[in-house]
Amino acid sequence: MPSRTHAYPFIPYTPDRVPAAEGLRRGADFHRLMDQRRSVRWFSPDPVPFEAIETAVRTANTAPSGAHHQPWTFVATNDRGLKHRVRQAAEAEERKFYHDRSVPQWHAALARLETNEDKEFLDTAPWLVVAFAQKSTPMPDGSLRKNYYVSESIGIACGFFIAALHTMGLATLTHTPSPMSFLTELFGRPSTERPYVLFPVGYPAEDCEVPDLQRKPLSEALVVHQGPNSH
Ligand code: IYR
Repeated sequence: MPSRTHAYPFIPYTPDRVPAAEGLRRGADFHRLMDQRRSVRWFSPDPVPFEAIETAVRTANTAPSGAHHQPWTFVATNDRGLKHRVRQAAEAEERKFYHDRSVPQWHAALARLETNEDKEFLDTAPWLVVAFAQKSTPMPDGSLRKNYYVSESIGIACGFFIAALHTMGLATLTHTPSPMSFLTELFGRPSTERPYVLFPVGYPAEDCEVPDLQRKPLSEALVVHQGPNSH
């Protein structure tokens, strides 16, 4: 038993050590799986069981967060009427964006994605899931708890959510119609929350296509400062 003393409850955390070679195999397998993930804009209308959404949010909910405040709420709907109202509101915002002549650089950066103001996927995808960030959290005693590193925390949780969907063969898109405060009203969320990302979730359509993009090489993603005494 360790001899540390604690003011709060602590429990042992001693997961089985993974032998290095086995760890590398698992890491390579996970990378191969994640490398097959693509953001999808054409969804199959085939239903997705609610349990898959639950599993993905359970996984998101394991993310590390500032002060372990877990400053997120994931709101899911498969209601056709609600999805359509989301689509209409999102398209109204997107029309403004795509006709805004003051952001030519932004439009140029998006050209190869061939995105436009038509957001049919918001009707077609069987589920829409909105991640709401909790700037603060109302507590049972009526007080308001301030949260820390909210964007970082919910960003990590959304990463886990996307990875979990991908392991289930499901596709999504990190859609951020801007501004997207209409989601707060449409989903009846409190003013302590702001919409962070809108995720359509479903299987890719049979004729789904994605832009032919490459990931940047590791040499641009990783810089090493190798120590003299390292292995
Ligand atoms: N929100 C718009 C535009 C858009 C912006 C970025 I940055 C993208 O990576 C993709 C699209 C839209 O959803 O069409």
